Amino acid sequence: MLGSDALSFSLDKDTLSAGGSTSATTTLKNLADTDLTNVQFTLTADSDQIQINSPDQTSFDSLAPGESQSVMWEVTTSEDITGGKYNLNTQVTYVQDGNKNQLQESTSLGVAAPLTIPYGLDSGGEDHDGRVSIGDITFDKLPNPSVTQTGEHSVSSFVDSNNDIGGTENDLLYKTEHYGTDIGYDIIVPNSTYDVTLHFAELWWGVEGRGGTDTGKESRVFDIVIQGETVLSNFDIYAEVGSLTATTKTIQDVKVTDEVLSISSTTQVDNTKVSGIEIRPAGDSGGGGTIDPSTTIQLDAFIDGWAGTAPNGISDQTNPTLTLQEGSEYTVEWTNADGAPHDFALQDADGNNLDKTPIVSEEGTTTSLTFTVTAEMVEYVCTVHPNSMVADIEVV
Ligand SMILES: [Cu+2]
Repeated sequence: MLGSDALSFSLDKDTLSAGGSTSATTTLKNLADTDLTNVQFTLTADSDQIQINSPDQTSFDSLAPGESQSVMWEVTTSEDITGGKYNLNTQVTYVQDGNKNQLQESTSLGVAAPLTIPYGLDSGGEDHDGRVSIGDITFDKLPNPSVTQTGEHSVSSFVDSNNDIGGTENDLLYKTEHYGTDIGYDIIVPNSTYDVTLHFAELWWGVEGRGGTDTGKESRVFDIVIQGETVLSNFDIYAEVGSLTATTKTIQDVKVTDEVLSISSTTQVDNTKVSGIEIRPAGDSGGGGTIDPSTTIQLDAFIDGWAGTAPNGISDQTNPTLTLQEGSEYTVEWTNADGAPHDFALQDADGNNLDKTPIVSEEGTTTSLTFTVTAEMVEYVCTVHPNSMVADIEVV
């Protein structure tokens, strides 16, 4: 039986765009001292969006000792293929001394094409083995041929169990980062309008044993530019939430017309840093995704159910699920929309009120409740109409 060194496989190009093609070559050398017979070459891909043809013959009656045989393949991606990495697997079967054997080799083909939305990138995630999921997104890690880094990126890892990240249950997303001067990303996405959420945590300044506890504010300041527009100006993570604490910024209604979502930065002090990037369809940033704590949640109270008003992700939904960050403070403003008596209560799994507003019966009155999210919060309810005015709280 032949060893794996008898088979080689190569691609002319290891990255393609949608509708692109490359040639691939499989070569078998008979390193044994007897003939190989009934030699058959195949090449397959793990996606039917990749077409494979061979203009060559792919079966051979025999291959004598010391002889080589190559087969060339044409590999073409479909026009509507999704960006990412795909596997190509080449296989050769043959008969030697009456026994059927096979050899195989795989390689990955990168496809720089629009990514499937929603999409999340764990910046620096290439430095840890875990996978972070928030809502319906499992965060990707680089390399991805559809994500091009601009500027000088470095990866910082901070996987230290003694340092929990506050304001999140997704510590792992925040324990690594991309940092550098004027870093950015060009991300290939379908032309559309998106909500882009950027995740940050200060891992250096103000941290004992790192940048030091006598440093913090104004130690790291940067601007973020998306599609050429400055969306965060003189952003100072430490000044906003301190160190080792997660914070997010959602930029709504980002338009992409040339299939490239471009994020860049201007560093004012030290380095720019990014922990993660979430890209969702516009209006979805509070629905499938976590609502930014700086966003006031607005609901209209009707006997039939709670009607979401803001943020966009819950607007026009009845009894919308609220996805909230544990440990963060949120404000809900609810308006009595029909003149029936209503209140707004946060309840645990046993139906106990964790916090609530008074009952208000006057139509048009707006009542607000500010609260800190805890893991026990599982639903919000009007205690007067608990069967129709009830919805889930998802704590992340
Ligand atoms: Cu009610």
